Amino acid sequence: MKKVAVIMGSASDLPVVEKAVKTLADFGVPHEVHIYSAHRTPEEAHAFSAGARENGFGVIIAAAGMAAHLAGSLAANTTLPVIGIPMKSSTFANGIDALLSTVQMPSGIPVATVAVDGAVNAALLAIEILAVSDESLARKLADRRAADTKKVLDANAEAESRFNP
Ligand code: RP5
Repeated sequence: MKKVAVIMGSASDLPVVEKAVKTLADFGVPHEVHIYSAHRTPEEAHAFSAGARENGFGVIIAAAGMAAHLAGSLAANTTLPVIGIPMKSSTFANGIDALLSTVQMPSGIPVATVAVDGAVNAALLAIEILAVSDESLARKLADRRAADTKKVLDANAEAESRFNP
């Protein structure tokens, strides 16, 4: 199976990004975690994405806040799918700064952007991409959907019995 790369711009992103790492681990998807900054370690970020395909990766997840150039700069150096997680790292605008920086890519260099701090969905989207050609992974995704559905239905049953006697 291809690996998923989880890259973040700062160690301060880890508490949120760890949810993506846990989701990948729960699905048994091989992954690597790196801290590379588009601004503070641009050579390392470039080298990673330029070599990612030949190094066995299938998808790159990139989390960054504030000016949030990481996902776009990684995408500029690879044709692997890149999923951006805009991080709510600054007190300015609750992450809308990073959301706009991540989502507003120029034509030709796509970045699939999830919600602000949307680490779990970033991992699930990466798994969905790998599951296009992996039936066993697709079955695990279907099981996860069914479990999520059951959680909501159980919560609904409890709320209905409490509030609609
Ligand atoms: C971004 O700036 C990082 O991804 C992080 O979200 C934000 C703040 O970084 P630190 O100042 O905490 O290192 O590049």
